[in-house]
Amino acid sequence: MKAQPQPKAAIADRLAEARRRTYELIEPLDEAQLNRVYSPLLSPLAWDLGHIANFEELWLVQTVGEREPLHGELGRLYDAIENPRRSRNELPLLRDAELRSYLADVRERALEVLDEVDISPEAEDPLLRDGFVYELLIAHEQQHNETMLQLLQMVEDYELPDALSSVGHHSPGQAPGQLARRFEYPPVREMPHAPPTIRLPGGQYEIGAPATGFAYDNERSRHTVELAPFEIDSWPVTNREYAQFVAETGAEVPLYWEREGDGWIHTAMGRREPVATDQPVTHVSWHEADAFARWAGKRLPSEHEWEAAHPQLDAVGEVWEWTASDFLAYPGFEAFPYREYSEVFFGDEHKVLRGGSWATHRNLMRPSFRNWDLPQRRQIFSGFRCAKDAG
Ligand code: AVJ
Ligand code: FE
Repeated sequence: MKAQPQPKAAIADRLAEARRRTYELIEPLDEAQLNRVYSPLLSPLAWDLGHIANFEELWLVQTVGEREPLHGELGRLYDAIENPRRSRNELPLLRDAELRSYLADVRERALEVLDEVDISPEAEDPLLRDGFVYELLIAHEQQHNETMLQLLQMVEDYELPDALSSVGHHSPGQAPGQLARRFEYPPVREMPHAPPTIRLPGGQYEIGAPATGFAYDNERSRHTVELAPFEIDSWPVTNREYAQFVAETGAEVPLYWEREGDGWIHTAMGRREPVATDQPVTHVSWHEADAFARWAGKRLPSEHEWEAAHPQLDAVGEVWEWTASDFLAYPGFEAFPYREYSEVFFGDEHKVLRGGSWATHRNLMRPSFRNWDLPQRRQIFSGFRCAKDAG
């Protein structure tokens, strides 16, 4: 069955919702905080803001609307590939009122263009067909909201907006797409008394996004993989389990953990709170996740195993989950709409993460979604679960 085309008003609402979230996140901050580099691994927030607007201008105004850019060559400052994160504060970035009017002016023009274009399933241009480029823009802003939340962990006394701290629980086995909440902080689940592992039979499994509906290029083509029988933990590794691993092996502790007495405290946003023992461990690197799994007599699941088991996994959407897999192209991959989204990252340098974290907009959570990062990275909301071969 073909999905109903989305009315333009619904797209405009979702663009507005993403923008409200962006502003909500930076609302408590002053200009100095917006422009400061807190870590060489993360952009100043002002860069994310200008980049969000510039990406929107590039695709929704210049490309789709065939308009000239508002500020000439400005786009070069906000090109993620050209400008490494650590030096983004050295660029003559837009600030204050100028930055805010750029965001607003681009949005105004983007909505003007939206009014003019054909986004029906019959549209000739694949960028416009089924509103693809609008889904791309909504997802892009939501993904940058998560990057901003990574940085906000480093901001002393930062208070998360209400919508992020007052959200309900979800029940075990509920698919992430069904969750009502957008963000959750801190993750509030108690570990349920679920069977600790799920066994999946060997056989053929369908992997990747279906041919219709919005997905990134790296999720296609949908294809069949052959999996040997395996077991996968129903629950991600918890802080308690991880602390035991640290105690026995001297492994590196997660980012934002500090020793206090004989326990651990969590220091994100300048707070000092005991580490919540039953919640999934977060801010660990792939190397640590892999070492933990081997220490536990297990291994990380492949991304295929994770996707095959997805409907049965618990606590999906608390933390991004490292997998054993390198970020590689699926058979039949075609870069769309630009090579720098996925293709330039393919290879054995980046590892795939699956699922989503409390900071991930629920719109982005689907079984085929592939996130990726370097194996040493810990500033992302990364945890993991373990798997093993089953005879
Ligand atoms: C998919 C999270 C790795 O942040 O580099 C944002 C998402 N791509 N703008 C990234 C993205 C372009 C991407 N990750
Ligand atoms: Fe981006």
